[in-house]
Amino acid sequence: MINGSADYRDSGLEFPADFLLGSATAAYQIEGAFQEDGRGPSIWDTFSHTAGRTLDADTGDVADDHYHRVNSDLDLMKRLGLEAYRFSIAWTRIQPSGSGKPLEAGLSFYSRLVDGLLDRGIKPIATLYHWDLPQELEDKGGWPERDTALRFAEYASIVGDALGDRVAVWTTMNEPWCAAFLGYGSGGHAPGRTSDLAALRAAHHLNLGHGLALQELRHVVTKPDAQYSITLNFHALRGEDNSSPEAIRRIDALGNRSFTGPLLHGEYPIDLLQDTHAITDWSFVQPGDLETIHQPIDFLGVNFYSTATVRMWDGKSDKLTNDGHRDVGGSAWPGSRNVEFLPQPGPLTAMGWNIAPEALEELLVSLSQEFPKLPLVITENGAAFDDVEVEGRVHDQKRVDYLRRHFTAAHRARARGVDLRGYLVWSLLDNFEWSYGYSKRFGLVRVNYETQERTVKDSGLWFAELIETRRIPEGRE
Ligand code: IFM
Repeated sequence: MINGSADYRDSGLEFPADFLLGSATAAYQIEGAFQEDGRGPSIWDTFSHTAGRTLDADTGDVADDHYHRVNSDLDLMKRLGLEAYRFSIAWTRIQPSGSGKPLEAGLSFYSRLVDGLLDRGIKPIATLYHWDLPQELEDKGGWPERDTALRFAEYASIVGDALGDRVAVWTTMNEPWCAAFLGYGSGGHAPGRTSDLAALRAAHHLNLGHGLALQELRHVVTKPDAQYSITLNFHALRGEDNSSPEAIRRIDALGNRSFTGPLLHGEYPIDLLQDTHAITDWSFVQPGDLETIHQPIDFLGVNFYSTATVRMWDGKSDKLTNDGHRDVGGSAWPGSRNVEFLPQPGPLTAMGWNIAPEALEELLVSLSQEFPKLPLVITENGAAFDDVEVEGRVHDQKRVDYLRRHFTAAHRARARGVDLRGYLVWSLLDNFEWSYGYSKRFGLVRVNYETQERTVKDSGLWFAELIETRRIPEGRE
């Protein structure tokens, strides 16, 4: 067993041939073509078109124009040697209003994408929901309403039926915490609502949607070795003083266990119900829901970026709210608004997120201790930096260092016995970073938003070398 000793080499470490290496994107962040081929409006179209919601009023109308450039983007993936590509499907390209007959053009776009991946030997990992709810469903109440989970299951069945002979991995939801608590609690994400109750109801109906969608997928998918999963973003928490254990417990309940509890243990944590009892009695959880949500999955998708340091607010000084997301007035922490988020020590990425690879190792080890039989895949990890392109090159040494240190952490976790099966870097391309618009660049590949030209950054070359050699390379000069 390898522990944290100083002689643990941090480069040249090898990953076995069956450890999946790839990259990820999401539909609204890259596709553009927002009104093409019958696509309906999603909550992110509405949100980004509303004044003041995104930096510089940026929208996903054009984004990386991936919808029109899918073939050359596929070639780019091949050039980097990706073994897997995780993409999301825009619900509104399939069902513009969120229910009813599917659009052939939408299904055909994703069918061509999947075929293009398979032709190039790249494993397709499809996410059904990466935050772009059809606006018409939001107008009927959105995720706080149970019916949205039923509509989501119908959509899952349509997509599973169309692509289920070829897609290798199905992920129901990406980061339901963000969809519920930023979308309906803090208001920093679409649809921009700020209601404690709506956020908690949304969390449950996203969990329910996952369970119902899984049932549908298992029914219609014909690829015999298809795998099923969900991706969560974990809050890796640190303490500061003797009030921190209570603050950590509260944020862990809302940020992590409100999903792992029902999904993997079949129940909501008692302390979560107690912390939120002044907001709701949780009677929207109906008999049978927890059985529906608690179904076997083949692996858990883990998204990791940074840590947060928390303590209870003393009620006297100004409250610190640096929880890693744009502060827009509402709270992402219903029932626990009296927790303070402290500024993180550097080094920081361009998002202001601290760089803490050791926390990734800790997280993976603790998840594998809590769920010993459940394989894990890092479905997102990466960093935004203020890249500069000079004469066709992007020397993004900071991103290379970030990735090298996080891959090392993943390697260490495996050496400590964690059943970690793969690692997908966020993101393949620079893209629309939600309320931050195009101001933050996460890509292995730079996108010039004027010309749509793609330039592989040094981090992309570094990652290509990792995939080819299966060893973590030194940084590049
Ligand atoms: O860009 C996002 C992605 O859509 C979801 N996970 C975090 C990324 C970086 O913020």
